[in-house]
Amino acid sequence: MADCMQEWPEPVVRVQSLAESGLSSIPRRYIKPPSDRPMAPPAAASAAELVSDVSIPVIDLGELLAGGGGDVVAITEAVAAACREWGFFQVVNHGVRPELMRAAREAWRGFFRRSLAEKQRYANSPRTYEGYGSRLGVQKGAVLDWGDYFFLHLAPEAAKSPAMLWPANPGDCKEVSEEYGREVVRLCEVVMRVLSVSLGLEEEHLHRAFGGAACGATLRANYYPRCPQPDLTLGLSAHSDPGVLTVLLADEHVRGLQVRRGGSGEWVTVQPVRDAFIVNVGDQVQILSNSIYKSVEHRVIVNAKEERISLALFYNPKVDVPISPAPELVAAADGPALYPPMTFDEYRLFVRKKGAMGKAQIEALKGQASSPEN
Ligand SMILES: O=C(O)CCC(=O)C(=O)O
Repeated sequence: MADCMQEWPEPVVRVQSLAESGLSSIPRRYIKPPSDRPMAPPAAASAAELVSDVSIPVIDLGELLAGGGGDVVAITEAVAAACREWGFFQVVNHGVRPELMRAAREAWRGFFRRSLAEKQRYANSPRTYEGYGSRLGVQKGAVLDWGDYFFLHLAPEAAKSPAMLWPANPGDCKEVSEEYGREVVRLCEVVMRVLSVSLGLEEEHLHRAFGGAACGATLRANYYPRCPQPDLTLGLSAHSDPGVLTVLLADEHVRGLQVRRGGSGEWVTVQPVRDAFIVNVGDQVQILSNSIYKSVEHRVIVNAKEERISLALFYNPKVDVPISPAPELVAAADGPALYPPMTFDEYRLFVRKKGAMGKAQIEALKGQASSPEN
């Protein structure tokens, strides 16, 4: 296994350079099996122009952040309902300055606009994934996604990606991303407190269980170029996120994120609200809550007219803490614990090897718990 994680199994092709070469049909390795393809858009509309009349909830955190004077109970209930029904919600008045959000997005847009030769200096390997990448997973012959990305560790300090791995251009990319990371991590801590209370746990329960100040944060800047055959492929295949929470800053102009309604229903295209973040719970929340809250599959569609950019901040457990269902929740529901204890280091290896594979990892783990005490 160690060997297959050193190198990509095939030469890496940048999707951006493919798109910019002006090809009119996509290479076979990007063509998804029919069951995985996005639904054909109605005539004359690109996939990204589809608007659904159902949408994930939008939750205003303003009163909560203002210091408890407002209706904290109502906000907690709204978060609980969103987690049960969707596993996703948008937050507004979340405390992160809109200018900082825009600056972070523009810094990464600037990076993807640099020359291919410059971007190649940061080419990543599957050993850590840090840097400029164009695939997730190391399975030879896998069908690939229509997107490039840049991946970095932001926290904890000891795990932070070294300065040489950060883009030198735009000149403010590192500074802006670090400030952005600190602010979004603060927001994650707020959301975790709300989640704890919504589960009937003590406010700091989740934060402590996931490793406290040693929790991790990583950033993936996703870049989805224009695609001449968007109905045959995906920008990012269906997956749930392995960590605790994901906070996504979506493109302000171009839709692309789709969420599986109710965990197994139809794909719903998310319409981002201005200056909002899209938040979703990851597999570790499903494990710790003993499946009261479930991580939900999502994917990204691409389109022929416009490129798209998004920044995903993944808030993760401390890598070496065994995570298992909270005993209080197991007891309250009369057990059993559905998942055995597992560290995040062990858990994320699956994703690093296999790439985006729906909910395969957490489903495989389910049922391996040997006793209610697990
Ligand atoms: O680009 C998006 O909208 C979603 C990105 C995502 O799901 C991810 O980076 O895991």
